[in-house]
Amino acid sequence: MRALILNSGLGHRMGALTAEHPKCMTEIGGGDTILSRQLRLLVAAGVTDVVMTTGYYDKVLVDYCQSLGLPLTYTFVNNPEYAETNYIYSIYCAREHLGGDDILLLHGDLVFGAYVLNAALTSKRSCMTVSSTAPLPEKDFKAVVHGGRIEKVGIEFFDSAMAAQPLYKLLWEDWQVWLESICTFCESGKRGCYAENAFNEVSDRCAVYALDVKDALCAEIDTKEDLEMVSNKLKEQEEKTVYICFSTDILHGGHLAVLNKAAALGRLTVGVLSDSAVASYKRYPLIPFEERKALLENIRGVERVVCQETLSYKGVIDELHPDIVVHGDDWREGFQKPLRDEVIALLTEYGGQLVEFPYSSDEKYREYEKRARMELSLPDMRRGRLKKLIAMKGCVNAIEAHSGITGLIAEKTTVLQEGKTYQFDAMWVSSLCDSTAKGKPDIELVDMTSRFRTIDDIMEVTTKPIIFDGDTGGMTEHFVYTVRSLERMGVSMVIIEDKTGLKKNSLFGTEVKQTQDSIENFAAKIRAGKKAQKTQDFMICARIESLILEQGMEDALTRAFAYTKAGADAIMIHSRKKDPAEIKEFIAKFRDKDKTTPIVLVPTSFNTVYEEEWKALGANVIIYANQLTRTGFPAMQNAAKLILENHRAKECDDVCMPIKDIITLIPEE
Ligand code: SPV
Ligand code: MG
Repeated sequence: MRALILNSGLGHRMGALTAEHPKCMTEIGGGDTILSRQLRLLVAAGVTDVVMTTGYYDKVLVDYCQSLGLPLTYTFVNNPEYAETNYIYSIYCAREHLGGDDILLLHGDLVFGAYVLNAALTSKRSCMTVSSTAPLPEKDFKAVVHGGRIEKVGIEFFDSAMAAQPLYKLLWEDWQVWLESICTFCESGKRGCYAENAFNEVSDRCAVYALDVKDALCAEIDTKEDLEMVSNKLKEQEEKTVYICFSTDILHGGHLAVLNKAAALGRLTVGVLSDSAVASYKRYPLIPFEERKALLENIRGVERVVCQETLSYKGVIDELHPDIVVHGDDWREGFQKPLRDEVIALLTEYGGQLVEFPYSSDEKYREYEKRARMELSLPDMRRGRLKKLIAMKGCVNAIEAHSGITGLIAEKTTVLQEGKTYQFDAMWVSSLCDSTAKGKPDIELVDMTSRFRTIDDIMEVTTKPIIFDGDTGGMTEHFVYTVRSLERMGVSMVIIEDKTGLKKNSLFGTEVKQTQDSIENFAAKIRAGKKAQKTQDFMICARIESLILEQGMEDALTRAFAYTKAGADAIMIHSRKKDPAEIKEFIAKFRDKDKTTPIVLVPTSFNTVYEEEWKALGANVIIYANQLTRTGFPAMQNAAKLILENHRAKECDDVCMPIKDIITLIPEE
């Protein structure tokens, strides 16, 4: 994209204001001239090449452009006959520099808002700015529009016409047609007319569409009255408040470009998503909120930075009432669409405006994000994240994973509800589900080497923290090695239960023979584990089986305090009753004496309580321990039956996930 700015004209209607320099150098307030403002906006919009035709005060203009120090590459082309010809001839003089690329064509005396420039630049088709709300001007350009397309442009048309301004974005295929016509005109001596006369001859082959900018600022300055009107409008515009929200923790050139564009629209407030909001929708932030805030506060054009607590903009919009909200156009589809709809509805209430810029899908930016995700999956980064998430959110949730694919489901499943995104914080590698997946009973039969293999499979394709079901932890002499291995792998927490001998799944309760370990033995195991661990991050959670084995509340509490005293980083209390009463009682009594040690729950049986209530009661980790296994295997059984019953696979197809969905679930590296 190249900009062509026409600056050869005399500007004699401006009187003394243009006595010593071209019209484009006229001051319009805020320290800007018409030209410096145009060029600044072009830079902000990412344009780097400018072809400028000159004439009157040629050298003054060239020196002025250089003095602005903007990151632009200029090609100046002088029209030696500027006094006798019109800009059609200036374009002709510059023709060698105008080939092979889309072009943004504008007159040097045009003042427009950043919004107008953005709309033109992002148009997928060739376009010319028009206004359906402005009155038809007596002497200036009007465009005859049919079916959205510009048929003719000139000062003489009044029927089916709209006020038009000479700001065009032209795709190369359209510009080529118009440029050829300009050349034909000039070579046959027609050099005193408008370039638009040449357009009118070929408009059937040159598909330029009307871009209706309505009341947005887009005006040529021909007289002192025009200048005053535009200067006032600019002042008004500069007072506009603009809001943009940033969720990112990796700031790159693409973000800076958007910030630049947003700042060009008015006084810019940047919202920074809180850590928990980022973690809920994207991934755990690599850089914490305070630092992300400080980073943005130090970027030019950013007036202030505020915290946006939720993905929904409602709180911020209600408080700030920004005139303009800016966002990338990527949220028109997908899970962010409801957020966009909400923003539009809120802005409509008070006449605010949404401005969307094209989302940068630059490969290198995607690469940065990929690298950040990769870092999160490394053992040192992953291990400590559970503790941080508990501290940040108060209460986290985890779902079981027993393979790479269930790990991916735990990692990627996202739900958007009322402007909030929900996803799981962590994964639970359950002994029940790991054993079941291998067709074995949950009796510590699947050995640690095999269990570690499962962890490896999950870790390879995910980034979320892992809580490992360590069963009884085995013999203390073995447990210390398990702790070190898990820690080295990047697991965040191991949960061991205070049972001994042949372990059976707790959900059998007293239906099978199960023996609880002595407090002394189990406390010694915890102490040994804590002593063996190398990092501060790794957590050992003591799981109390007293309620499962009907040993009573007192026994459960005595054990809980003994285990925390032995060094347990968290307590898990389990129950197989449907009624959550005994769990609630335990939490209340434990919290009476211990306000901080995290409490872990596995509400498989007592599943009626919502997470928010558990959090309010004082629980910190909620584990959905086996739901993927309990839904996955019956679905497979059903598919197998359907095939046997029908003697073919067609009937089974209705219950099958489309292959395409499987492919998108599993990313290719
Ligand atoms: C598991 O998921 O393996 C557990 C939880 O240990 S429970 O099955 O409820 O005992
Ligand atoms: Mg288990």
